Amino acid sequence: MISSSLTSVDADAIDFATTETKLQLSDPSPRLSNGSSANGLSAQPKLSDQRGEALVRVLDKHRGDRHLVLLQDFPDPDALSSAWAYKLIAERFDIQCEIVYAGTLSHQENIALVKLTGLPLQRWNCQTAKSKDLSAYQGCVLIDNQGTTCQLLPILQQANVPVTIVIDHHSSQGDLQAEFVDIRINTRATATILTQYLQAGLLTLDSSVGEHVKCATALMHGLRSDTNRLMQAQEEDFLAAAYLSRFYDAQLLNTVLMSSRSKQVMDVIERALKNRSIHNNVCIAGVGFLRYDDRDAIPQAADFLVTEENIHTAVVYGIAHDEDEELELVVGSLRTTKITLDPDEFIKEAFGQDTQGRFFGGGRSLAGGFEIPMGFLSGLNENSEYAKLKWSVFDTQIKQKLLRLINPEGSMIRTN
Ligand SMILES: [Mn+2]
Repeated sequence: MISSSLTSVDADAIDFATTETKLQLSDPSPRLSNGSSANGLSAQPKLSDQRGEALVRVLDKHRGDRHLVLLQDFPDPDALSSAWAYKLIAERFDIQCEIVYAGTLSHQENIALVKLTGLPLQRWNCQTAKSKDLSAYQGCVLIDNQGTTCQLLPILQQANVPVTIVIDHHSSQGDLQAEFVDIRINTRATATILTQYLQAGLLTLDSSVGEHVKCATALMHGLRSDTNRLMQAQEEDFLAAAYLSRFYDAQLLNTVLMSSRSKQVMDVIERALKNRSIHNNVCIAGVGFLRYDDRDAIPQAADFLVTEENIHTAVVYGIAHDEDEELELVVGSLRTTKITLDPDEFIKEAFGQDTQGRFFGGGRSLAGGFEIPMGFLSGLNENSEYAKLKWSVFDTQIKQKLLRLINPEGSMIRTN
């Protein structure tokens, strides 16, 4: 059943939860890349043919290569699923990809996603990376990041592994040399970009192939999670989701979404609630120390705090402590529902750059994050007075930096 008129396929009619819609969209229709198709959807994915062709040219040139796909240290569903889709595309060009990340998979949904779909992913910490023979790789690929949130990139750069491809939707993080760059800051999800490449014919999904179904499910999850469950989705995201709906496994997605929060995450959310202060409709909460592995509790707390009445933006931060690597850093997340607030600009303005000129953080539409290494001040928290003092210094400084933007009038915090 293909709907024949444009009016019957308006935005309201596209409800991915209903089987009717799935049926409507599940009919095979001509390739969507040529701008029109038999099902009456005239507004097609905004992937220009040139982009798809340019990517094909670069992939063609690298036949037989081995590449590393680098994810941010704390990969989210958008990054995970997009990297997988990219890997499947690259395989068609005889390029072997390994997807790697250096940090932690800490959100319960991400762990469930990886386990339940068998998403091919390896954790390499910096030591692992340094112990590998990196000359085996002819290039690396950055998906859903530009290397600024990825500890592995500098190691690969030192080993002279070039960046071959960048596909991302975060604001530009400075100059990055690569053979192929596709950065679309107005696109809500990298999963949307990858889905458009699939639709353009770089890989034809087949619902009888288990791996394709699982990858489509992962992409649907990535797309939903970067668009606030499609509530901030734009036309191109809906079109991408409509395409994925032909292949994805709704039950599997539901299982991923049902994964429950750990007690540690609940505790961090509780601390965030208790410690929050509100200034000009912005909610700020420091949560103190937390385990590195529970780091994802911070964005989850920010997601929760931004739901309070009269709050348009929430910033939550804490000191994440990694006992294995004696690493300590301040990590923070910003969530906003205010369309006119640019999280990337806000975070860059609030926290500035390190001595090497790298920003402590950045963002995309409606969300952002930051990481401030604690260097010399790391560790020795067994002395609780010292730990308390350290937290209080960082807490005060972060608040001051945030309040300078939020409430320029009284931004200095009195310490007495
Ligand atoms: Mn993303």
